[in-house]
Amino acid sequence: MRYFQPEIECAAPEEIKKLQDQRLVETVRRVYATVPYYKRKMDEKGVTPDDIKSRDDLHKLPFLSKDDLREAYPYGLLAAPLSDCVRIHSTSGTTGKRVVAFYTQHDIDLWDDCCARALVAAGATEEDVVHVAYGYGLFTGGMGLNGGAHRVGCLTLPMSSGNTERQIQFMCDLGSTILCCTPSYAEFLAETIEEMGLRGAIKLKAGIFGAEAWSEEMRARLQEKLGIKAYDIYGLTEIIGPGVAFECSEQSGMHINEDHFIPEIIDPNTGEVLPEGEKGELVFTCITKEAFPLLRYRTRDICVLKREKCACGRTLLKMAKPMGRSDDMLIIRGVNVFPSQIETVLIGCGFSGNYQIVVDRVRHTDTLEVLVELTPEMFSDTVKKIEHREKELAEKLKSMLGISAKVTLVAPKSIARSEGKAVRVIDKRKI
Ligand code: DLL
Repeated sequence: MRYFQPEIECAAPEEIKKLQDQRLVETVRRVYATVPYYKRKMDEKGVTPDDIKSRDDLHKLPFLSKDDLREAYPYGLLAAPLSDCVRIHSTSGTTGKRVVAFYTQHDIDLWDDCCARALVAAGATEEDVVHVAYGYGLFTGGMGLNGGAHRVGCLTLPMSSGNTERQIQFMCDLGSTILCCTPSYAEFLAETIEEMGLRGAIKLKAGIFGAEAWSEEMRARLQEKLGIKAYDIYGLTEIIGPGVAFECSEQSGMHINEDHFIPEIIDPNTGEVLPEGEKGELVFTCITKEAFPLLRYRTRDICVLKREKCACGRTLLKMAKPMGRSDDMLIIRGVNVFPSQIETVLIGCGFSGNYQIVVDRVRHTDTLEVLVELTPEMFSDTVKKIEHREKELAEKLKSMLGISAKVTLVAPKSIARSEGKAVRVIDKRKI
């Protein structure tokens, strides 16, 4: 348990606040003095470093968004000399310029620490074999969990994503005990393990799944199919990667590493800071990073923060599972639709989590089609029964979303599986 750090993880909230106040003041001073982009933004808002005396003054600072990162690409927000930087990571953004985040060795070390805390919270010790099936490369998942596993002293399998049969072979031969990958890839691995008849040959005890939204129903399925306890982990490239927040044995929200990142929840429309416990957009301020310490970065993730006494002993603030992004929201025939709402209905009706949402525009009208895989048991139903299921699902979706959707039930395994983040939405509209 070398990386359980009770002096931070279980500190009194006032102690954490003191640390945050001091680190925030230092960071603001440093970036104002060294990064012209921040200086300009702060000057425009009429704030000086002297106005920031504690966490309570955070709201005075301007927000940063992905647009700022694009505008400042590639070096405009760099707060350390390039010669001190040792690595970059980058987002897989589909439109516009990529976002590039820089790390000094100090930043990598603190990131490893954050991921080590997540692994330890999931029960990792030096006895464990950690199977990292997140992608390695520009994506932060692989390198992040890899660094954390090294720090704990686990035997680390840098599998990266893909080559599913080889993954399972290694899992069996080397006795992997902790699996780290996206929840959708974990489902695919679980299905394949079952097909290969190897359920009895795997020794997994825990899974650390993140990088995309997943439901409690999916957690229950993964735990059952893989015989594990499944933990959530959250993070984003711009802030550091995985390990911004992590789940403990209580599985009831993720503890935020508040000694490094200060969270806020804001109203996404007005930017107003909301009281703890209200749902809104998550914003982070980095207070320990050297190279890329973003201030008040708008994540677009919608969630709730809760400060409660956790039975695990940790006092770090918790964030609920982010179940949607403000920019994931689809507007279909004027109605706001979140993919997570559709997933809830599907799983509630006994379908697997394999689905795809296809949005198109035909003769100036938006169309919504939901392709849903039948489970192998449902596949052997009569045509009449399948038609009945289709109709029932369409009705439930209509009552949840307020608009009608065409439901198409498809054969098991006919929707392409992803080895990284699942592709749930195909928007063919040319707007
Ligand atoms: O996905 C970092 C990561 C890697 C996290 C491995 C966890 C595990 P990005 O590719 O920059 O970084 O994507 C960040 O993914 O803003 C959320 O919308 C989403 N996301 C990440 N973790 C979760 C999670 C990585 N546990 C974006 N639940 C974030 C829901 C998540 N969404």
